[in-house]
Amino acid sequence: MPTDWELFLMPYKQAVDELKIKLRGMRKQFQQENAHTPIEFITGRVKPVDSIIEKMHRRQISDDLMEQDLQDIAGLRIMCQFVEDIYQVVELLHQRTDMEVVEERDYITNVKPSGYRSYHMVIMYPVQTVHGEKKLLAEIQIRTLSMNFWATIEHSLNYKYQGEFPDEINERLKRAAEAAFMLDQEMSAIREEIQEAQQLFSYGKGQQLIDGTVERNQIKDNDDESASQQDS
Ligand code: 0O2
Repeated sequence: MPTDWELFLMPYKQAVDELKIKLRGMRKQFQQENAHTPIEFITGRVKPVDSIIEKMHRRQISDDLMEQDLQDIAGLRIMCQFVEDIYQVVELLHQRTDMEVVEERDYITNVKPSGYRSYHMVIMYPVQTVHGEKKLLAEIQIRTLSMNFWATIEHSLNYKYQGEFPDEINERLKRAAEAAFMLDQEMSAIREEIQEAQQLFSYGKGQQLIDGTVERNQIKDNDDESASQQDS
């Protein structure tokens, strides 16, 4: 195991920071083009050292295989409004030349027994260090807002119960996961209607404020700020 964790994790932190900027750049580009953005907001983190050690013990990963087998030391999360947006983001990431998709797990089609849904992509990402290029793995989880709501709640309950949920909570969580997915399906069914309304709303908002002497670009910056308040 690394003796200096901070030093070891530096390129992972760099990867998370760079990827957050790049993914937010995609979001901005859609907004600038007045198109529906498949990306609602993005978060990212480097896995805490205690979680790295716990996962290595649980999965019996040896020190020399840590960087290869622990695919989520660098982790990004992309939240989307609609299930269809998830697959659009997946396509967009495949097309990029600054990362290579090395693994994919579709937990939307193949729901986990817990009820967990998300699309996971593992990418190989090159970071430039003073010692040259280092290619490392990063995990990108792509999910809808309602999938994220469920996963966040379940994750905190998991922390409390250490994975040993009482039967009643287990059942309720599974029902809640289905209800969350039903919400996604209902929203998808009226997706075009919603997107049209959102475009009218943002265009109207821009026009109104331009008339009131506020620059359109300034409005966009403010929008980004409020969205980024949710980011970590
Ligand atoms: P964190 O950072 O606290 O979220 P494993 O970890 O062995 O189950 P594996 O093969 O490493 O699985 O990868 P997998 O299953 O593709 O992704 C693991 C990550 O997905 C988890 O990270 C969670 O973020 C998320 N995840 C997977 N299953 C569930 C679930 O049932 N509920 C919730 N809330 N999240 C899930 P970690 O390691 O738990 O760490």
